[in-house]
Amino acid sequence: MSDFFKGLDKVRYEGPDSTNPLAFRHYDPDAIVLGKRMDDHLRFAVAYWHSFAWEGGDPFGGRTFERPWFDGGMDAARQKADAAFDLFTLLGVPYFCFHDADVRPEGESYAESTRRLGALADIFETKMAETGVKLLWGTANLFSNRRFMAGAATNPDPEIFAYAAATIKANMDVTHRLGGENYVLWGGREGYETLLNTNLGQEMDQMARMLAMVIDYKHKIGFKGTILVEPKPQEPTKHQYDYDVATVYGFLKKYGLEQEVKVNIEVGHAILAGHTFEHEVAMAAAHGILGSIDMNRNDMQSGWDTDQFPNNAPEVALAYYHILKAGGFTTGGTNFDAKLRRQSIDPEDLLHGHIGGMDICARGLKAAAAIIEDGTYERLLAERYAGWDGAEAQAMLRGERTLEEIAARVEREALDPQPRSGRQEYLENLINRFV
Ligand code: XUL
Ligand code: CO
Repeated sequence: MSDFFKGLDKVRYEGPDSTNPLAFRHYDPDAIVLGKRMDDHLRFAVAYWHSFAWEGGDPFGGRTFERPWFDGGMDAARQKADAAFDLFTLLGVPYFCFHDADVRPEGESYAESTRRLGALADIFETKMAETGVKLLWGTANLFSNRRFMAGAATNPDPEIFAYAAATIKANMDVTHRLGGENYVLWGGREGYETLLNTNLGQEMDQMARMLAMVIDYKHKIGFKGTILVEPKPQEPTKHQYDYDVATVYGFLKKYGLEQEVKVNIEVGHAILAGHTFEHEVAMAAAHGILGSIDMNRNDMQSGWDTDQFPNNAPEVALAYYHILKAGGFTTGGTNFDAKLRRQSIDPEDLLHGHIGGMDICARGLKAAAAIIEDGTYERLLAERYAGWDGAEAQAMLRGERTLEEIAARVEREALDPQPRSGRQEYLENLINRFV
């Protein structure tokens, strides 16, 4: 154990009655939920960027956190890796996620940056073997450096497109080498600030080309993980092309990439897009592109992507309900894309944030499983659509009836269908029994 988390012990499950703030009350990795271990359902990951690179700044003030690795070079990066793997071990999370920029200082050139990333990957390889912690996904930071201010894949300058392509290659190589289970593309600046200087159609063609090259390269190197696109409607740009799950699906369809790519859905991004998180999860499941989730929450008043740790069990429960109904995660998992508030400056706060988040997700998962085991909710939902089991309804759905034929039948049978209650309040009360 490095000095950073000195005095802190491995977090253990103590049950719902525990008053120990550094224990899990709901996350019991060994517990069996719907026939599967809880840790295998949830597949938790710690996000390197928020926990180890985030400095606690906001638009009105700079760094509040004091971390011994800030401002340092490669030695500091190693120190940061020590602390990171200590946190993963203290929490007992099976996975972590990172961007290149989180783990290594940027070099003077592409070649130097890539060499440094490789050196960090060497360190990660050793630490992963020692601790058993695995890589859920890797990704390239194509939004912080000023060269990407007008986008990466969607930049008007083809040489920036090329630099981004090279950076993605380097990150895919490292992700592959570390056995990463997914590779993520979040288009932080793949959008525009003003349409006045933007050729929207050209930029989307560029974005699709980059994604197609990513898929080709994945197959070329034999990367077995999933390529994930992470939707977000805006912030940092005014408008981002990967607006939400439905938009991403339409984009993938347009360019014929929908069999190769899934989505990484983030709670706060769903909220920014004007959706609930469970809406985005259910939409992805309906399109067959549900990949992974970035777990967090937004402050409902501020309207920003505040990336707070989740603490709303009902919201989380409904998301896990849809994940379970879709068959659960395969290569995906629950990545805490969540950061401490800027006054939470102690190392111990990193434990509190994650413990609370993991416990909320465990509660949500247990509630979702209870809804499924009880069966009432699913029975009511099925009953609502039961009319579609009838022969005539099936014929309409299969495309075996035309508008004229249907109109003729409605007239012939003097149809006068009566509305039925949607029973929203009843259903809300029913769900609340389990949450
Ligand atoms: C930004 C965000 C990113 C992605 C990875 O809002 O969510 O951290 O998850 O680039
Ligand atoms: Co995210």
